[in-house]
Amino acid sequence: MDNQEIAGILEEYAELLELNGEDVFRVNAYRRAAKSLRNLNTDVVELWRSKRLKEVPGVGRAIAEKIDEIISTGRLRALEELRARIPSEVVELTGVPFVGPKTAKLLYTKFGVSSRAQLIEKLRDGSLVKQGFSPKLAEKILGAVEGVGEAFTKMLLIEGMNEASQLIDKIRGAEFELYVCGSIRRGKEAVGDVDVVVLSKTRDKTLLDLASKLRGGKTLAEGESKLTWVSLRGVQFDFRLAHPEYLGAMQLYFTGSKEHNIALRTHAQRLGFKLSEFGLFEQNGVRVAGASEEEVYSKLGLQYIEPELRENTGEIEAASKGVLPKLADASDVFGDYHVHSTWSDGVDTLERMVEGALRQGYKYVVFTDHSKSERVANGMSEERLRKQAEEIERLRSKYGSIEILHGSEVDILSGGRLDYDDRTLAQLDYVVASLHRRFTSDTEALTEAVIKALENRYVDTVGHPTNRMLGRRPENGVDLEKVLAAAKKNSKFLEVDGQPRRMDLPSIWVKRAVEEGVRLVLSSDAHSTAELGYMMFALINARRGWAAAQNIANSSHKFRSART
Ligand code: DGT
Ligand code: CA
Ligand code: CA
Ligand code: ZN
Repeated sequence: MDNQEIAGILEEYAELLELNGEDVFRVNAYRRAAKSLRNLNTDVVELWRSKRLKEVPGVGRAIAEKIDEIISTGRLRALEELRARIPSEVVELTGVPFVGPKTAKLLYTKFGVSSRAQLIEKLRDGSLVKQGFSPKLAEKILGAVEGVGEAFTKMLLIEGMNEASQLIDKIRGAEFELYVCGSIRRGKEAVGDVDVVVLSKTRDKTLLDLASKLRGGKTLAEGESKLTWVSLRGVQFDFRLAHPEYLGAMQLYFTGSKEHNIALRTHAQRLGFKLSEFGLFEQNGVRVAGASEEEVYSKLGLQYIEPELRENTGEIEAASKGVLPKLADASDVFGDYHVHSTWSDGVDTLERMVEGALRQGYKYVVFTDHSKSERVANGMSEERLRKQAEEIERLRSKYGSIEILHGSEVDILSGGRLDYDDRTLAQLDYVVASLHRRFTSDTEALTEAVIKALENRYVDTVGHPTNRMLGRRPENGVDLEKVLAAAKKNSKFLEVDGQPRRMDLPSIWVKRAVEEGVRLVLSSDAHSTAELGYMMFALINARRGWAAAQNIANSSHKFRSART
């Protein structure tokens, strides 16, 4: 049991308490405790052993007892009782805008709606309204979810990854080796389910044996080589059995995308082969490849194609010509360019964040706390910015092995004005200009504001350029083709923000930036030491946009702003 896992259990408990009509103070107490566990730098189990649980901020007697039960028994009985009472379908529906616990229950019991996707379908075709659902509410819901993307009906990538690794940790063993495939392996920002290829190490074991190991949840379809199972939280898992001689072919098939598979099979046919999940075969039925993906691509005369590229957007042609880029990977990232601290809305101090950056193995870290107009995020006045500079100076003398840079995430205000004047900006090492609020609904004016910000000599990049919140808020409508051109003309970076709900720039725009030779800058946008790991999602998005090490500013061993 680690901090994140225990926090996850408390969060689920809070959610179900809320659905059960529990007092908001009690619900929020669990949420607060979970949040502080997520951001804690010490191991909860250690604290528990030495009976110091109550030292965790937000953990009082009642919550300490719950944590004690979780650690000592591995479960929380009160949570299990709630789960039995509240169907996972209702939980899913309550995340929808304007749908509270009551409406969710009604939708499920009276209208027979069991998923978000179904809700949208039945709202669009008018069938819910025909059954008596409020037309006003229907319109409001549809309006709110317009353009928020697939994450609304699917999961965020990080949620899929967490579900996958929790399950796999439980069932991996002597008999099975498990490989996560599907859209999770391709790194899509929103994923529908968890696809897993299962290698039977002992050969005689099948997915029926695996099914018997799965606790809770329910099995939807079961066979020796295919299994579909839904976890208690309503996440679907698809399993496919493989044996060593066709493990690679099965991974290839189950990783997809469907479009990549179809194009690859056509390519194989043209060469006189037949490709399936069981291998690459000659016309006479002899298998010529299948044990590994590398082997299959190689027999097809192709370079190895990384999962992130498998979207049928030109990767097969590039691989046949041998011109695929060598994608950037974690070893190419030497620093983080966008990090918050307690000086604005972060939860960890500058010093803790520096230590976190050292643990990431970075050579530099850039602090970019919010500027003064971001009042809700505790944005900084010029005076506080100067004080922060002094604190950073002190840290520089204490930590010699990492470059500590003083930057700012400066709001772009109406007309493209910036939240600090040029004299203040000139004092900083690095400036991310971000559009947090849409001060106008005129997207042309917004685009112009972003371009004007990029033209400022002290600005290095525009932060999270579309300002999307996956599944919650659509892109801001800024014309990225024009922004790209402005970045190119002014030799500025474009940011790829790694917050899992952002992953912004979107990967199709990363690809355009790479084509145009506009440099990217990857960032975690971390608000705690734990979130420094979000760099991973920036990297995945950059890879999905075909970015190589030379396309990202982070591959420099020393900090370099767009100005240098
Ligand atoms: P998702 O789950 O909606 O986020 O997206 P995927 O790509 O994970 O799709 P999923 O789970 O339906 O199927 C997993 C993989 O199985 C998919 O990426 C490719 C393969 N696959 C599924 N259906 C087909 C098909 O009709 N033809 C071929 N060639 N492959 C398929
Ligand atoms: Ca999938
Ligand atoms: Ca699937
Ligand atoms: Zn930020």
